[in-house]
Order: sequence, then C-alpha cells, then structure tokens
Amino acid sequence: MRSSHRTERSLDELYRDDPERADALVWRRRGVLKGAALAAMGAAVGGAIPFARNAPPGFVPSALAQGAAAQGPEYLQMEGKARLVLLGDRPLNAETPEHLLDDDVTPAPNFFIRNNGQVPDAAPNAMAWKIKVEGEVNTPLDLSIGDLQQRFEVVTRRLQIECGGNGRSFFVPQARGNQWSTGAIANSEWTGVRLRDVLRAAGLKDSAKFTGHHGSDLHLSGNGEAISRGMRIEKALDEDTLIAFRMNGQPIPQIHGAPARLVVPGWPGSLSQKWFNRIELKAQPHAGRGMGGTSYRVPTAPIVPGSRNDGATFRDLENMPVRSILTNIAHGTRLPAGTRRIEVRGQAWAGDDTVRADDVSVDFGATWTAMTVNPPPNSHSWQRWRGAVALPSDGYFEIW
Ligand SMILES: Nc1nc2c(c(=O)[nH]1)N[C@H]1C(S)=C(S)[C@@H](COP(=O)(O)O)O[C@H]1N2
Ligand SMILES: [Mo]
Repeated sequence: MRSSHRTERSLDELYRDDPERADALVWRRRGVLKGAALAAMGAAVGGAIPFARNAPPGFVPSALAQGAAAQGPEYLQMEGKARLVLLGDRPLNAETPEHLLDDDVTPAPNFFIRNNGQVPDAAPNAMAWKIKVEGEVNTPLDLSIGDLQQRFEVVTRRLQIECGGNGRSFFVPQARGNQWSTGAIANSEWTGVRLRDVLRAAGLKDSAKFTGHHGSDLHLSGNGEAISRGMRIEKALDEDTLIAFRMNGQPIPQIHGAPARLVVPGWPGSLSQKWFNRIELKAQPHAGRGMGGTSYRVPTAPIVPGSRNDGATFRDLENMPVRSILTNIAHGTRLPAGTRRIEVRGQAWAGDDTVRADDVSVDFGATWTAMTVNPPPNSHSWQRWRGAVALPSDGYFEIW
C-alpha cells in the first residue's frame, strides 16, 4: 500500500529478475536500511518508507515479492469462476487473491481450485451416485445421495477447506509443488450428512483405526486414482466432518467435486475427497496416492531447510496452523495522499482451534494494534477480524 508518486523502477526490475541479488545489494553490507540503499528501495516501491528503520535485516518489500502474483499473474478464465490466479492448467490449479476472500461465506466463483489429476465429466444422474463404505465394518454400505438424505440428519455448517500447501511460496529456500501464496483457503456453507453417522450405521469394528478416501478422478497419465488420502478415525468421527452434497445452498459445482465430496475442515484440504465414491476403514494407515514419503507430511524434528529427505521420520500433517489474511485492501492499493487512518479487516483461522486474538502492525512489527475477532459461527469456520490503524505520514506501508 502506498500513497505517493512513482519514480524510477530499476531496483524493482532487479527484484523481479533476480530477487536474491537485489536483496544482497540492498542488505548484505548493512544491517539497517539507510542512505542510498533506502532511497533505492523507496524508489522501487514508489514511495518513502517511513518505518524503514524497523524493517528486519534481509527484508524484501511485499510490493516486490508477492510470488506469482507480482510477476504478472496469469488469470483463470472459466465460466462460473472469478479472476483467480492461475498456478497451472495440467492439472488445473488456481488460487484466490486475498481481497476476493472478504465474504464470510466464500461464494462458489471465489473458491480456489486444486486438482491432482483429470477433472471428471459430470455424472448424468447425481441422485444415482453411489458411495461405498467398506473394510473394517460390520455391514458394508452402498448408499445413493437419496439414501444419505433419507437415513441421516442433514446439517449445514460453514467450514474451512485449506490446501496443505497454502503459504508455500513464502518458503526459503523454495519448496517443490504449487507456489500458493495465501489464497488456497475457502470457507463456504456445506450441507450434507456427518460421516460419523454413516460410519456408525455401517458398524465400526474395533480394528477400524484409519480411513482411506476414493474419488472418480484419474491421474493425468490415465493410470490409477489422482489422489487417495486417509486419516485417523478420530477425525472421521468429528462432528464437522461431512459427506457434503450442497455448497452455499446449491448443488456442488463440478470442479469442486459434484455430486458429493468429503469436507474435512481444519486438516489438509487433500483429505476432502472430491467426486467422492468410496471410503475404506482400515487397521493400518492408508497407502493411497498422496500418502507416505514427504507428501502432506511434516518433519518431527528440525531438518536443514531445503535438504533432501525421504520422509521416513515425518508424520502426517493434521491440524493446520494458525493464519490470518487481510481482505478489504488489495495488495498494491494506492490510497489518497493525506490518509492517516485506515479500517482493516480480514479472516483468521487455526485448523481445529479457535482464534482468540489478532494484531496488526504497519511499522514492520515494532508495534501492534489489537483487532476485534468475532467468535466463529460454528466450529471449523474461519473468523472475521476488524479494526483500524493509524498512519503517521504518506509513504509505503505494509499491513502485517
Ligand atoms: N478427488 C479429488 N479430491 C481432491 C483433490 C483431487 O485432486 N481429487 N484435491 C484435494 C486437494 S489437495 C485440495 S486442497 C482440495 C481442494 O478442493 P477444491 O478444488 O474444491 O478447492 O480438494 C482435495 N480433494
Ligand atoms: Mo491441497
């Protein structure tokens, strides 16, 4: 965000072409940004940087380093979808700019897209779609969506789905995979039945300790499933884990898993199987595509960043970490000169947990202003935060 005139852009270009070298030029010789380097940085971001003295060593202005979005993003062009930032089209992946996540209930057009394989054609008759429950159960089931609606309580909840890789583009050194910034999150209103009710109807054996999820989409090669993940039975029995057949009161859009998908809020989005047609109950952890190794897994002890690792000592990523986004002011917004107070708001969430406090800084973290945080409308929904911050002058500011 800046409120000043543009000047020369050479450092900006250098940041785009070679961010590490630009960073080294500006930072390596001095701990604190000052003198000519400060002037160059200000020129690159298009305004004075009033709080430059607080900027951390090695700081790269957000205006110059927003991952794909700063490098001239490519946008998704798809019927029924907003201008999402395209990360790749084979498989199709697109993320939502933060300012399109301002709604408490994420509208279908603004919902990020994450595919691991081919997108299946729409099923000709959604009501005839069958979901199998098998493995360590007393009575295997084969239920249509009509059966689900008749036999079990239908509930509606606001639930987060967040990709396990959300925020990955900020890793240093860079990590493999889609370079999500903060837009692989959505919080829509899902209608469906609780997975636990269905599992209880099948009768869980004592040996049922893990799940394995299946959908109808194929790997890009055409061989095998695109992705098949599973989790501990405790999460399958959580009251917010749903087999959903409606999103925001409408049939689920095809790209988001029609006619039925799992919604496993607060844990990696990869568990929320789209085009969901089968769940296995297992005595051992599931071994489908996307399980084991380093996929959707995290180290149990610190490792050298960027080092090679076979993941043998990793554990599955479960409860997602806390995160907060700013949704009412887009990246790079220019406000009128003389602006001294701005209202800010956004969303915050923390996997299975509830967010109690959210603080905002406009001086690179030297001081923080407390925001108000709404309680969630139901568990596993994100939460609205809002407040106001003061600006001492015109210039370049970052809202942290
Ligand atoms: N069948 C199937 N389900 C899937 C996927 C997929 O590729 N195929 N991707 C998973 C991942 S990694 C995420 S983050 C979410 C994304 O859901 P969305 O595309 O509706 O945003 O779906 C999950 N469910
Ligand atoms: Mo994901």
